[in-house]
Amino acid sequence: MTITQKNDTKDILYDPFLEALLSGNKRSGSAYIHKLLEQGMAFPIVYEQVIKQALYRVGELWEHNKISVAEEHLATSISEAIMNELFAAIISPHRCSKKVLVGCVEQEQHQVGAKMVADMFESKGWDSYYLGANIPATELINFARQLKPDMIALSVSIYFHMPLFEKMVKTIYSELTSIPILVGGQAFRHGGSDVIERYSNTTLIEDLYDLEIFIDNYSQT
Ligand code: B12
Repeated sequence: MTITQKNDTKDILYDPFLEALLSGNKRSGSAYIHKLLEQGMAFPIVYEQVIKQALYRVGELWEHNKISVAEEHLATSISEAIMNELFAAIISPHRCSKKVLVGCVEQEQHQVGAKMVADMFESKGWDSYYLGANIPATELINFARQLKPDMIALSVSIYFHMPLFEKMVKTIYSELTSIPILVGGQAFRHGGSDVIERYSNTTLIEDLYDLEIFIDNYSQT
């Protein structure tokens, strides 16, 4: 079992990756990420310290009008393309016959965090079914009825989506009874713990380091 330590990660530079994103250079971004993995860096660190930090920086630059909407879109699409390239390197050969359904709540367009969550589950031998952005609650329920996942993981980035998040959790809670629901995303920086407390099957997780610990503990139960 590998647990990636948060404090192992202090000095890792995301600048070369950010530069590649801002210049639209997918080749050099991809080469940088592959180099880090070949050098033995664990993939959660690459995701957390390089890809996530670079995208957070892209968000700040966009917020301060230093880059355009087009540049921000390009940075995200390059990051997603590179993450898709890594799948074969990340997936565990040891499968545990568990399934997780991963997606974003209705109207939520920020899907990169959810994709990272899906990849973390795959690295632990789970089959992840990643639905991406903006999943209507009824669609999620219908799909879950067919799939019968062991867990549902939901991402919320925008705080204003909290009512939609609660509606979704409520629907899952009543329609799929005791299925565990994992939640995360930047929306919870601004609140939402009251919603989590109202539904006993719901667990809030901040990042991939805590998710890794959660999955390892869950697998032992
Ligand atoms: C790319 C981007 C977009 C893209 C998203 C495209 C896509 N394919 O995902 C587009 C252009 C659609 C977009 C739109 C908007 N965006 Co935007 N966007 C971003 C940006 C730059 C990067 C997002 C990202 O991928 N981050 C990297 C991922 C890996 O980080 P993460 O989501 O936090 O995920 C991590 C954890 O939170 C956690 N996690 C996340 N989900 C889950 C789920 C579970 C189950 C678990 C366990 C963990 C977990 O694990 C991940 C790894 O640690 C951010 C900047 C930022 N700070 O993130 C702004 C940002 C999120 N956007 C912002 C805003 C304002 C918007 C818009 C409202 C802009 C507008 N006026 O239209 C819209 C809203 C659209 C909507 N309805 O959802 C603001 C939000 C501010 C706020 N306080 O709410 C930000 C912070 C930019 C800023 N600095 O102002 N955006």
